[in-house]
Amino acid sequence: MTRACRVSTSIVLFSALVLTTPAVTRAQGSLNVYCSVQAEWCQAIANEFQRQTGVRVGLTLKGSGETLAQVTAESANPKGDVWFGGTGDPHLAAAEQNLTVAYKSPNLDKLHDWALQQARQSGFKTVGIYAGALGFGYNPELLQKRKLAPPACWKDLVKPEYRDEIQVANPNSSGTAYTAIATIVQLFGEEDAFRYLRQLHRNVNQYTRSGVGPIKAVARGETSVSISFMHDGVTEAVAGFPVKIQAPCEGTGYEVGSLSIIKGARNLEGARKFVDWALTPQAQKLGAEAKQFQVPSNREAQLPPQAPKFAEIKLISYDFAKYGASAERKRLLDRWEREVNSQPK
Ligand code: S7P
Repeated sequence: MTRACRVSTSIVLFSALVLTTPAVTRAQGSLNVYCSVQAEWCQAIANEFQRQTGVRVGLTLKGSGETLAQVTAESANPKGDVWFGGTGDPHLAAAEQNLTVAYKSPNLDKLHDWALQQARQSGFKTVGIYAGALGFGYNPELLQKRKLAPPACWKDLVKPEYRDEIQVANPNSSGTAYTAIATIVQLFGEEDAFRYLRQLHRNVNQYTRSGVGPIKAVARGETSVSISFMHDGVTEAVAGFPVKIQAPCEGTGYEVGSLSIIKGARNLEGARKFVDWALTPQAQKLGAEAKQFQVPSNREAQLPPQAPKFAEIKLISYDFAKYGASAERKRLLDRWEREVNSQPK
């Protein structure tokens, strides 16, 4: 299902929920949630929060970069109340630009340190709700047909035999792809990283709008390899598609998927209630129930057994303060546009 399709599906579901919700619960008001995880999880949180509180939830589904652009564009007349999920960097950029507001949930002390660190770093304008490591997804059947070995390292992806075999998202719209660029810069140093990205460009058959697009293309056999969050590869494998995941041998970056209250929220009280609820183990288990396998931020939430194990992945010490800063984000995106995306293959 395309994202546009999912949005219209969710609008239909939203209308159905509104129409079937009894008048007494309808009195609790409504909440507009901008949601940057996969549609199944967005719908699950909307349904459950509405069921428990009577607050009607309207969903807008968009990736992280696109949501940041929307919140920025609407800043004079905000339409969203909360922004649920998506990579942490754009949430930090939103906090720095005063597009989101501080809130100290009473549930903060239940969180892993990496999630709290995200809150402290932003002056409590955002908070971590999950974490996920970046890696590769590949289709072993397709690779075998093409007589290609599965990639094990970042350096493998620029080999000539992978010409047109790789998909990654466009970092302007996708937080996943921005995490990939920031990771490669931190691993190799900026000059070598851009040399690498130019080489990779020759092997990329498409820069998709959304971060999960490439792994879904791997699952459908449309591309052999993707740069993706590893948990998104697990989702496809669990659904029965021929997908395997790989943590890059040189090391890799990760995201702290985040949650923020939008400045000017029309339902500030409902937004705070939503944040408190989203940080509980009960709310966080909805992710795994929707077949999403990130690491939940509440220490008491169960780690889905299928989730990629952080202890087994060589993680870099991702500099969220630096790569979440608006100026750095813009500078890297402009450089990528100029030196990579606009170049012929
Ligand atoms: O829900 C899966 C996931 O990978 O999608 C989020 C992502 O930022 C949204 O997609 P974009 O790359 O298009 O922004 C991740 O936060 C999340 O883990």
